[in-house]
Amino acid sequence: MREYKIVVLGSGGVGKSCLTVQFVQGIYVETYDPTIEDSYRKQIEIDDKVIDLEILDTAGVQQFTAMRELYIKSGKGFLLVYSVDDPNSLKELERIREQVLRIKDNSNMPIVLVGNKSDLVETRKLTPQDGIEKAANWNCSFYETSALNKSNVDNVFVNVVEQIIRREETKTNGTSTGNQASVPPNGQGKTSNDTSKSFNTISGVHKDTKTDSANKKSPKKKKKRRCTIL
Ligand SMILES: Nc1nc2c(ncn2[C@@H]2O[C@H](COP(=O)(O)OP(=O)(O)O)[C@@H](O)[C@H]2O)c(=O)[nH]1
Ligand SMILES: [Mg+2]
Repeated sequence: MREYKIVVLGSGGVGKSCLTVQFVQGIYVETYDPTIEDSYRKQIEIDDKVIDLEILDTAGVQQFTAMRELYIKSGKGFLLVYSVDDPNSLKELERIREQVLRIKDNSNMPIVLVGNKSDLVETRKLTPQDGIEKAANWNCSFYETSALNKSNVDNVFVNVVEQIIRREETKTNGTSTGNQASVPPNGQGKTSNDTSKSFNTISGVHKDTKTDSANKKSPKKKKKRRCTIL
């Protein structure tokens, strides 16, 4: 069985634990001890292959401890989470992302930028466009999520796993990975399912920044994936 480590990073209070618990257990925990750093296991099935995910929900990102460095070193994919009502939390991700790239010694990692708390209407300070533009700079995927409404929660985890698989497949095929799919210049996130997969159990608005134009650069046809959250 394949096993991947996913690391969830971001400032305190952005909803890392709520997103993780919502994905793993399907429940919304209103208050979660902010100091708890724990790992969770969850299986998903992609193309009839069961994948075992170990998800590390981090806490207190201020100091990168030796333990944290170890986790990041063994992490295959990263969710960088901010909250749409807190511009500082998006800013903070710049530093966090740099740390990840430094520790991994790789500028082309499977990363999903996650703008959480999309359900907040009154107190929202960042638009989807803010996330789309940041993801374009970083050449990574982007979703707005709500752990509260379970909107796009599965999608962020599935997307990062798909990035990992794609990377492994290109490695096996011996071709260059190149950069990750890019954001279109007009900044429009897609609102339909990603071209690479169909979800059995996933709903919600898809704000992946990947585009078909990015896919067109590759002469190879992308495989349709079937994915189930187990
Ligand atoms: N409105 C709203 N609040 C959320 C959402 N996700 C988390 N929260 C709240 O944000 C606070 C911090 O969440 P938590 O997951 O503990 O943040 P962490 O420090 O990043 O792990 C909690 O009080 C949650 O109830 C969300 O999607 N929408
Ligand atoms: Mg937490």
